[in-house]
Amino acid sequence: MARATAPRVAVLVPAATTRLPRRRHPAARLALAFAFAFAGCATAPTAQPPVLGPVLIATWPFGKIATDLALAKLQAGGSRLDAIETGIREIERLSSDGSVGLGGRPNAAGYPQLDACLVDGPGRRAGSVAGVEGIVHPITAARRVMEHSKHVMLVGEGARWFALEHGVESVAVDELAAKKQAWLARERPPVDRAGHDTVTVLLRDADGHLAGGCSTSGAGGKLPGRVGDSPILGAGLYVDDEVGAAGATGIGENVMRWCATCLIVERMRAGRSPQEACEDIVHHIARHDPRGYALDVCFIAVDKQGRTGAAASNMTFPFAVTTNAGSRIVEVVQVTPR
Ligand code: SD4
Repeated sequence: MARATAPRVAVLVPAATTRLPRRRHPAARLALAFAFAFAGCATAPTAQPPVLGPVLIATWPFGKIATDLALAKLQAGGSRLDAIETGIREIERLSSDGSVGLGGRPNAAGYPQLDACLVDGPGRRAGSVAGVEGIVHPITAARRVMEHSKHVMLVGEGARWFALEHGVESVAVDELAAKKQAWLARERPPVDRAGHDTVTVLLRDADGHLAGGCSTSGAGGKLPGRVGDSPILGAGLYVDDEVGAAGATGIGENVMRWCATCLIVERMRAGRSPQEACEDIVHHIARHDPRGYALDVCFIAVDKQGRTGAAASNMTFPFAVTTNAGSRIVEVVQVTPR
């Protein structure tokens, strides 16, 4: 993607007046416009007041499916982790030709290897799986790692073995041809591809506690064994129960080299709003990275007061925000290079 040159400040604007990303197919643009129309677009004020009640923020318009389900789970008495797991499982279940779940983007060898991570703020409990094959719900596998092992992260064959031992739904992946067939043969409902990248969901609950989760098949065509930012704490996801939470989507290599979400949370600790903190880190990376702003990275954040923010390096980035007042798809344009 070309280096950003337009001197525009990252602002949250009504989607109706915002151009859609250039790379989308016309049908996808139409579908997204529909999503905006029915979701109720909103302009997030730059100086937001604290929000009472639960606040959820998720990457991309399809994140709204997850945040709506997560809120319903909370309202039904579910825990933070129940809420996030439920929301992300639905995105994994819907998995089509996007980049979450077994219908996600295959690696260079033709089959998907999935990454997922789940964190609960109180006690900083965390679980993650990386490069796991044939597991239908990697977010559940990540939760099992958190709750049923003394470890934080399992990868590859070990992650799959652990998930199977703990009853996580799976498909057979005995050999490479079978692996490819397994995901090709899997029944997948048609889902709009627009914006289908990592699903990352952040939650600030009514008691002020934080949690987050993410799931992805990672970059399409990646080398087998490649691990992206999503399952790495402080890279694709970071949660600090005293401060806030941040998540990422985009090219993982341009996120994980900078511990981007950890830095966003630390900026919020230093007094920056979630919006300012997300923008700060895009500028920070662009200042040091040879790619400048051509990073293809997007961030979301929520602080302990329930204020939300998002920023993208060089693309328009729509995301979902859900509270007791309803759900909105909000869109940020790329930050203006400083
Ligand atoms: C990765 N960050 O594995 C993920 C993929 C993604 O938009 O979010 N793409 O690099």
